[in-house]
Amino acid sequence: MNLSELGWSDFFQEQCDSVGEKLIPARVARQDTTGYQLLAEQGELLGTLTGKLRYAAESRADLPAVGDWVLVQPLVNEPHKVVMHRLLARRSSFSRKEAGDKTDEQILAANIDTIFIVCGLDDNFNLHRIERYLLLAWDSGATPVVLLSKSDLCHDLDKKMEAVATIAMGVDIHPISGLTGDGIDNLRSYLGKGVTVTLLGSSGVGKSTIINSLLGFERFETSEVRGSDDKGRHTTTFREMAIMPDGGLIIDTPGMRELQVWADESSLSQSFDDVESLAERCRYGDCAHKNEPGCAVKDAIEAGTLDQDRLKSYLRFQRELKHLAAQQQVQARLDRKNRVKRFSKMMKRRPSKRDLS
Ligand SMILES: Nc1nc2c(ncn2[C@@H]2O[C@H](COP(=O)(O)OP(=O)(O)OP(=O)(O)O)[C@@H](O)[C@H]2O)c(=O)[nH]1
Ligand SMILES: [Mg+2]
Ligand SMILES: [Zn+2]
Repeated sequence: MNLSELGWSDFFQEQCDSVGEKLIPARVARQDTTGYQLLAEQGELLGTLTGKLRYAAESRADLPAVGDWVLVQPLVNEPHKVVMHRLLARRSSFSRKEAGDKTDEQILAANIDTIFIVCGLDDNFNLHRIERYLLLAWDSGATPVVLLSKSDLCHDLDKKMEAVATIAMGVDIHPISGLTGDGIDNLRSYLGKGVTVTLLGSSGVGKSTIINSLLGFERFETSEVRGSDDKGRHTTTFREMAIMPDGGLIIDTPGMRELQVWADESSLSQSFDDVESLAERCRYGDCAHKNEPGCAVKDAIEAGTLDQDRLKSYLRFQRELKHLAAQQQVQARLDRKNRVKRFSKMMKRRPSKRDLS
């Protein structure tokens, strides 16, 4: 495969040129407990990180994720094994806040063009969840598309399509069935030479089934969702990129239980353009849209042109994003302190031969 078929562009070439070392570009196709699987002009490679890269990483986001471009050096006697020396800047990436209490960014897919947000038309259907995915997708730099899966199980498709349209303005929405193949061909236009698509959504919504259906063979494992318990779900356990036979790359991801926001407050202006453009017409610039006089948002709710639920979501995300910004500030202070500590520790010890090589 040539590099452009793998998604390489001038954006990466310029970074590569500025490095000035003789390193090979490769793209991360999978990361699991055994290491990194990479795709390059030379074919499939197995990568390990240099200690330097790992040591310099202040956050998990500074380490390579699936879809990332890295610069590598092959081992002399085993050319398919490589050492990953540099991580190139991303042109887009989908992030969430790492699950749990830690304030850190987790990159779920890097250098992507389109994000298929998959939501089932069965019991899984949940507008709030789609809203959450959309907010993060708009912040990623890639274009979101909503896929409503399992259309074969749905009896009120028009109603659900309409509901999604009210929260996903300007976003393409496709009902599809990975089982019958209905609507799958409509997705092919998002793929093409050098283009990268990723699928995101809860476990069991049919992400791997959709990819297999697009590919025409069972590339990824799929399995039945068992009742309402969570066991038997999470069939896909690693993020992995596959090559489409007609060009393009597609990343399968494990279903997510938790999607905590990792975005700027400005991301609200894209996914909640309806609320924000109304808010511009409120009498007070700092209107909280609660009981203030001259509140255009409240007026719209009374007139029936804006849903009360939509405002609730907006206010909830606004609070979450403010909270995240505060947590990020605290974390940044901690990181700075740790950096200084590490640096002074480093300066005290004598450099070894390895440091100097
Ligand atoms: N009825 C129906 N079932 C489907 C459809 N798509 C997938 N399924 C079934 O749903 C179950 C889960 O599908 P998967 O493709 O494994 O789901 P997933 O989103 O990849 O799940 P994780 O890998 O756990 O995140 C399987 O039993 C599929 O056969 C569909 O369009 N209609
Ligand atoms: Mg899967
Ligand atoms: Zn207002």
